[in-house]
Amino acid sequence: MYWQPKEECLDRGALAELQRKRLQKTLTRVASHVPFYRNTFKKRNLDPTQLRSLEELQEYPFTLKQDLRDNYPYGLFAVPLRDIVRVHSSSGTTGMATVVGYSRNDIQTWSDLVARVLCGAGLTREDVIQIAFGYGLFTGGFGLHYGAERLGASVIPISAGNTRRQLQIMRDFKTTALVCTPSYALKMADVMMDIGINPHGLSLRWGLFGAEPWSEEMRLELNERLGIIATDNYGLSEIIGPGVAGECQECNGLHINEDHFLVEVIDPETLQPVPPGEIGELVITTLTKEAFPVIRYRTRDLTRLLPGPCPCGRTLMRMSRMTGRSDDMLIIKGVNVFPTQIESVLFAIDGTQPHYRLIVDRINNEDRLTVMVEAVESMLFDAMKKQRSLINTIKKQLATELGIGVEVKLVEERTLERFEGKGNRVIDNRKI
Ligand code: DLL
Repeated sequence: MYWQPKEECLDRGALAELQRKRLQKTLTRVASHVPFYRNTFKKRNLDPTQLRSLEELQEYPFTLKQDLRDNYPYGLFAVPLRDIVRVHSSSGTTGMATVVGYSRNDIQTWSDLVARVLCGAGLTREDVIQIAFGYGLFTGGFGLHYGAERLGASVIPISAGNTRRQLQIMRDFKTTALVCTPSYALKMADVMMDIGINPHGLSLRWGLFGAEPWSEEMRLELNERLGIIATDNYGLSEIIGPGVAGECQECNGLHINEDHFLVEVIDPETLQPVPPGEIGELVITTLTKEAFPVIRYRTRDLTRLLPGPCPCGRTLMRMSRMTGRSDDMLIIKGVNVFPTQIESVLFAIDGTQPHYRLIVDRINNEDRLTVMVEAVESMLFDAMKKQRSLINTIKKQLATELGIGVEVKLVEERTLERFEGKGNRVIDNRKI
């Protein structure tokens, strides 16, 4: 089952030629429309009109998340604002947010790419798809929604949260496919048990999970407990959102939509390509995006390419599930969190010391972040009321900055371990 059979099963020689043409067009467009790219290309004497092969892309500079932040909000858009029909943003408030824009054609492309992912996982227009990703600036809800509508399925745009209601709707509306983060799906399985819903008595058959790392063990558990076939799908807002890659029913790696995204896998230290099939950092260049093309974006996600044909018949290259990140970003309840965000909030609050530890747990299949922070000595001698008020201030400010609730614990001065070299302030106890 293919959504766009011609593209998904294209001969690899023809695919390479298509990629080269699209790459040249994209590089030429950004050189003339986006000052950031024009300047960086000029500095290196790069003339995209002369690009002859895909390999020449390696001479072009990488784009970093910081470049997106430096050009906040619209500096990297390649079309005027009047041609933008949608704006999304990755998590984080002003200082950390990255903003991405879509033209009308981009939304069409996005919908088709997500429809490919859904179709590859086994879904058809007969399915009833419950989308339990957040709808909003996050690309998960709207991205999957448009793809599912494009497929012609019946969409239940329930968004994230309110688990009991999710389950009631799942049962009453006869949901056949659940779309959310794998950890939320596990939580749903727990709540089903608590309230006595037998998952095997529901219409549920498929689970399409993504937006955070998960393991093969977790897949097996989800399959068994929910009576579904769970597949993995990957994407990131900077590139398009979901729809970059997804697993077919072989459940053996994610097919990359290579006719729209050119991928490289590099060593994050040397920045050179790793030998084929080895783990490295995924770097993506968009080939068809109009509003927000990105050249050699360092995703920081670690994976490896899985060369060789897939029994499903797609010729699109597969990559392994993500095995980690080359930076310190955490994904908590599906939200991207950088320790530096927490640090800057703590540093701005009187009564705390600049020493903290972040502890991440998964309790009843729900992520919990606890921030331990040293309080100044006088604060600990103060009345409980003052301590409570400090904790509340920290909690409130962190919730505003991160968009998720956290636990806060005050500890005595000089009780947290000090580091001599690189500090590791994060203790991630989750087993995923
Ligand atoms: O998470 C887009 C998305 C939504 C993908 C829904 C799939 C489903 P961001 O919020 O920008 O976008 O976060 C992107 O999440 O760089 C990875 O680190 C991580 N990530 C996304 N999908 C997966 C996955 C969306 N399947 C960041 N496995 C990425 C592991 C994933 N990590």
